[in-house]
This record gives sequence, C-alpha cells and structure tokens, in this order.
Amino acid sequence: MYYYLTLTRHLENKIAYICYSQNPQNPLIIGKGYLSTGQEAISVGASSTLDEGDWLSPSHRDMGAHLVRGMTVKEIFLQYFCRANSPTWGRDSNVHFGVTSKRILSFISHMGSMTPVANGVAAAMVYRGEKNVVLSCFGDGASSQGIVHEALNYAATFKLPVVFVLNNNQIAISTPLHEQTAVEHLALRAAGYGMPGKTIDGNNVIEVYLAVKEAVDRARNGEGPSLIECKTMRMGGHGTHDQYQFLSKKEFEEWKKKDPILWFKNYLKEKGMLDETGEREIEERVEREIEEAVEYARMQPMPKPEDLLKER
Ligand SMILES: Cc1ncc(C[n+]2csc(CCOP(=O)(O)OP(=O)(O)O)c2C)c(N)n1
Repeated sequence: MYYYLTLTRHLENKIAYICYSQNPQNPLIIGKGYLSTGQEAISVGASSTLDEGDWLSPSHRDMGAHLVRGMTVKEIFLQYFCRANSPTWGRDSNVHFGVTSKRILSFISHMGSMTPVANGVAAAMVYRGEKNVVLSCFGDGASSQGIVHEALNYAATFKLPVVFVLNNNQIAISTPLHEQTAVEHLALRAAGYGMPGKTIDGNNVIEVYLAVKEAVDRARNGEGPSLIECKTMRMGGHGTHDQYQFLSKKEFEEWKKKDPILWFKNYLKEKGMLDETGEREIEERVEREIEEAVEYARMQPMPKPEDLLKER
C-alpha cells in the first residue's frame, strides 16, 4: 500500500505540474486534473480490500484505486493526453473513464449518479449467483443528492453487496460541509437507511482498510451494504484550475501535519518494515515509471476524427 500511496502522490503532482506549466496554445492535458492529494489513503486503503472479480465504482478522486485495480501509469497518461491508444481511444480525458476488463465502472460526472449504477451491477451479480461486491465511492457533496439517498435506501432494502465509501473532504468545490448539512457525522445517516455506518479517520490507511474490509466481507456474505465515512481534507483546489482558492491557510497547515503518506511511512519505519533504502527505492521506481510513461504517452498519436464514431 505504501508503494501505491507514493505512486498516487507523485503521479498527481506530475499531472498538476503539467497543467500549470504547459503551453496553452498546444496543451498536453486538455481539461483539468481533479487530484486526491491528502486523501490518497481512502482510495488506496478501500480498493486494496477488493478481489479480482469485485467491481470498483470510483469517484473523481480515486487515482489510487485505479492504480490498485491494475491501471498502469502509461494508461493513465494516455488517458489524460487523449491519445488514440488510451483506454477510451482518445474519446475523453482525465478520470472520467472506466475499464470494464479491470472491473472499473466508468465515472458519471453528475455527482451521486453512480450509486444506482453500482446497485445495478450488485443486483446483477446476486442474480447470477456471483459472490462479489461493488465498492461505490463518492464525496460529501454527492452524499446530499437525492439520488444517493434513494440508492442507499434501495441497497439496504434488497441487501445488495455494495460498500458505500464516502470521502468526506469537508468541501464540495467551494461549499463547506456545515453549509450543506446539519448532520455532524455523515455515517449517522446509515441508520435511517437500515445499514451499518461508521465514521473513521480517512488519513489512516490501516483504519480505512480494516473498516472497508469488514464491510466487504459482510456484503460478500449476503448481509447487505454498509456506509463508511472517511474523514479527511482536500489539500488543494477542487481542480488544477482553482488551486487553494477555497481553503483557509490555517486549516491547510493543520491538515498538512496529518499527511496520510507521511504518517504511514513513519508507522512502517517504527515497525521496522521500511528503512531509508526501501523508501528511496520506492521513490526512484515511482519517478522512473512516471517519467517513462509521460515520454511514451506524449509520443503517441491523437485519435483521427473519423475513428471517433467507430464501434469498439
Ligand atoms: C448533480 C451535479 N451537481 C453539480 C455538479 C458540479 N460539481 C462537480 S464536482 C462537485 C463537488 C463534489 O463534491 P463532493 O461530492 O464532496 O466531492 P469532492 O470534489 O469534494 O471530492 C460539484 C458540485 C455536478 N457535477 N453534478
């Protein structure tokens, strides 16, 4: 998990760097990056609980989960650069894509709209007698959409094998949590649907893994869905276009001290599971993978207009 946390952070730093420094007349990344900086532990910890046959329904801050599910760094950059050989053949960019061969559902940009889709996949698996689960990820803003309440109610009623992972980064673009809900802990809503709910420290990758694993096991055993609220903070702008505009400097500095990767690194070192050499090797490997992938993806062709309507 430490490798994936480090890879996610460096990869997204590279995306941010490219977004800020590219030539606007001939950009490499068309559109924006929606980064998970500071909340990588949720994505990596939660997706690490899945088996190969399980499905991931990601949010736009789930780079870590894409990587854990087997997306390569090359595929990520091909996707961001809209190349003809990207997972969606250059039809779209950034994180709004899925790869069904890796059991990743395509992300729908309308916040919360993925929850009924996750239910549908879960219901199909129950119908076929498969023992798999769906991990459905969304944010605090999405959690207040009507469609999410309906989906969670439905999933609980029919005991669907879905684990709802709510990344509560306390801000939805520019709306702070207290301006969108009167509920102190969003996991309390679970009781109203009739499913277990838990609020955990989203910056602690071990806590995320254990809580989600328990819920995944429960779902796999036919006991129905759970809601896991992972508390964290968005350590940047909503996207690469707004940077730190909606975060107070004081809050930013306080949350910086709770960095999930730094915490896990220190934990592993204290337990004797990582040393300076191991740390350096992981960083060098990650940097190498990223540089090679950027160079490779940059040289790949753009899609031809006539290919865009081709059936795949
Ligand atoms: C139904 C809908 N309303 C508004 C938007 C515009 N929008 C895009 S992202 C976003 C904020 C989402 O916040 P949250 O669910 O908390 O996720 P976060 O970005 O904080 O991870 C909004 C309002 C949208 N995409 N869909």
